[in-house]
Amino acid sequence: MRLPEDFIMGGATAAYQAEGAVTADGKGRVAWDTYLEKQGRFSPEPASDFYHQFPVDLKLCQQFGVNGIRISIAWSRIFPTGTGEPNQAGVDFYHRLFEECRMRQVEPFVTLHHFDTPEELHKAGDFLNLDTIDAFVRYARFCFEEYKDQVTYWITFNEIGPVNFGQYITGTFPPSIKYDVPKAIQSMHNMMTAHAKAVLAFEELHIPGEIGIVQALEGKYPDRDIEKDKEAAAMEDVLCNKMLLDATFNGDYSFDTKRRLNNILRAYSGELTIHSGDMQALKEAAKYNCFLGVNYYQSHFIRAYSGDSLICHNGTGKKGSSIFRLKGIGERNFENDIPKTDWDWLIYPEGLLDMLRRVKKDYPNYKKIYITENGMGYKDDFENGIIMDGPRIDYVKKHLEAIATAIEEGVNVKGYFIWSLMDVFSWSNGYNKRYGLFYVDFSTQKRYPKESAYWYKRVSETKEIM
Ligand code: BGP
Repeated sequence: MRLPEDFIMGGATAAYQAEGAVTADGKGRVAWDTYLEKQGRFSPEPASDFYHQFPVDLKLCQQFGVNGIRISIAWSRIFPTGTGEPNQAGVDFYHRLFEECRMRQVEPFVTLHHFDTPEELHKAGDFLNLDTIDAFVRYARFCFEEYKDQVTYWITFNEIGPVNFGQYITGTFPPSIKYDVPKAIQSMHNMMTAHAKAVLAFEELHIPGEIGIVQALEGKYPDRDIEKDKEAAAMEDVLCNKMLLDATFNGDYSFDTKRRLNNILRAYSGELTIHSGDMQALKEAAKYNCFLGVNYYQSHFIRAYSGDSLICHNGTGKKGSSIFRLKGIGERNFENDIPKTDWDWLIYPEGLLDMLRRVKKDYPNYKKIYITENGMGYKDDFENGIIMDGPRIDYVKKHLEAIATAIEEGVNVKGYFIWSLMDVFSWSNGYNKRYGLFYVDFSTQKRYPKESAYWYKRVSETKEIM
């Protein structure tokens, strides 16, 4: 199977997981700094030291056929407290980084928010506080103007679903609140509104280039062929996928989405507040999305469930330790015969194909798609610098095949960014869950190409999925 000649073969990173240097050059704090300090399990310092190593990483990109890179700007490097005056040293860092991308002919896809709201805004309620929406739009406007000559592809948010699940449902992200589904729904809506307002600012400023959003899409399938499981799967789908896709492409929530959201909210005696102007901004912005970024890792098989919520997060790679039961919604079945990673993520490339078909069918105004993250967390063995990561190659190959099939069927997919370019730390799992094409020895910061890097290079050069 082949990929189109102009298909981008990229690598993805995120500021907080890669840069390190969390106090360098006037960077402000983010909630994660405090959270990880308290947790004491692992530190965001030095991560992959991308703040200093980016010339090395971009050289590797060029050598290994990686011609696109997802980078996120750390909001708190630009505005240390989220608002106020810009911090010139932080601003200059990204100018240097984008210049290096240009020199190495690696196209940057730049995300404005990848899970790292500045701590002051986070403490004041993060995106549950409407002031954060305004602050985000001011920050976005600043970046558009400042970097418009160096950046073509802009992404407002990374994964509005998972960030709010982590913050308010699974409790694995600060502020570690568990099972508060209404808070998650409210914050998702507010972040979608912030996205819409940033898109409208991009239009108003006539920024050359393209703007889009990255959503994490996960297939939600009924575990058994019975009505109760079908409804449970549909409910989880609304919460994780449909609500966000409706808001992105229709600028509105469909009748079905509203009905199921209301059912979920009722189970928690909660409600969603829609502020004046929200729906107008969503509606207006829906026509200006230039692309959708799809992050796809896994799908779930859902059973009906009527008890209280209980979630056990497998954050150590102890296979079989995950539990996910959500009151008023359903329960994920982890005991089927679908292959899984050590962190219990179901390896199900069919789910990606189904999702791509669905976007084309249900949201025909989608324009184009980039797969902005996909990859396999794996405990790589470092054998004297030789890292044989066959299972990762197999994982990526199967997902690229699903993408090639979707393209054959007429879905407009223009590129793929493996998560991750080099090893970075994982938010709720630490440093032993590696994803990179390049192994990072975190004590020396030396990079070692894994077997997958050599394979990726061949695919990128030939466009043949071998
Ligand atoms: C996505 C995030 C990434 C990355 C990835 C892998 O949700 O956008 O930042 O972390 O998932 O997830 P994890 O690190 O939990 O294995």
